[in-house]
Amino acid sequence: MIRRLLLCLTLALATAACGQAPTDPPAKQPQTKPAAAPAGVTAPAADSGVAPRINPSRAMQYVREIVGMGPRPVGSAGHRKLEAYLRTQLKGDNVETDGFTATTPAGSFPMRNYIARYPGTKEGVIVIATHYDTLYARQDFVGANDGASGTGLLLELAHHLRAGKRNGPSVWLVWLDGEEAFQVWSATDSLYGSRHLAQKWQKDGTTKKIQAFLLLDMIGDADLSIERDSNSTPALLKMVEQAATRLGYQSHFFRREVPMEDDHRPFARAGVPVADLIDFDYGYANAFWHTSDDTLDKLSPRSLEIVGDVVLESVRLLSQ
Ligand code: 1BN
Ligand code: ZN
Repeated sequence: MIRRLLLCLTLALATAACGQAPTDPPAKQPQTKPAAAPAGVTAPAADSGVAPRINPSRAMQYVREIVGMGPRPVGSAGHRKLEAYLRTQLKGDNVETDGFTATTPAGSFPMRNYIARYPGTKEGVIVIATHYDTLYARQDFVGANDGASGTGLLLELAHHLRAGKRNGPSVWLVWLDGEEAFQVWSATDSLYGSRHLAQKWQKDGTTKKIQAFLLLDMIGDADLSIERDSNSTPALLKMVEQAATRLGYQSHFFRREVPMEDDHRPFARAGVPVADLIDFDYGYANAFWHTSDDTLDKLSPRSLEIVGDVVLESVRLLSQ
């Protein structure tokens, strides 16, 4: 698997070095979800060599609507509202609801991961994941950055992935449940959704097909600075850095190295190449993290655009 990833990266880097980063602004798109193309009708989208771009205002609108649902801890009305919203936004797509019961220090809870699958022409899978729950037992926490930013950006990415069968591996978007601790973060009180899914995918052989697992968490901070996570796969971080550099966004990436505990860890332990794209410097000395200050006014559509475009460019590089 690592050999396949390295070969892919070598090819991708060689191609990337020959191209020019595009300078055109993203095209404005309607706020409504376009109708899904009928199966088997669209030809694979040719790779023009031009990096695809997301729609930052639409991405921000998703985040705004999610924050408007209020706190979204597991078991809450806000959490149920967001689940219904995800199902509505992904209607017509191939979505699996991965339900399970989690044992937590606060009791047993039903949880659900959502997996939307977009087929490609090649073997293998690229997973782009985020978590959609917010801190448990905090009614003053709306998680604009920690929860809503990744959830909204993945909904925006879905627009690009459903546009037609891509040349390259399949892309799966995953909204993970139960990332947050119920009491104090520990190996057993955290990452409920990702631990469940990594175990399931290891058992059924899916982990062997995953070329890359890209995790997006806290990516909406207006003052965007994505960490170099020392628990991520170095070759995958290198590829993300290459994508960011091609787009001229490298100043927002990898200035500081930190070991991150997050939803990528169970997949890394299962042998999957992973990259955690997280800005863990949210406000001065991360002061807004897990507080009532994690609100929409701290975010910027530009940050969603930077991360979204880097992810799409990374998918393009991984597809070559
Ligand atoms: C990220 C956002 N995390 C929780 N919300 C993961 C994490 C937990 C990061 C503990 C650092 C410490
Ligand atoms: Zn959190």
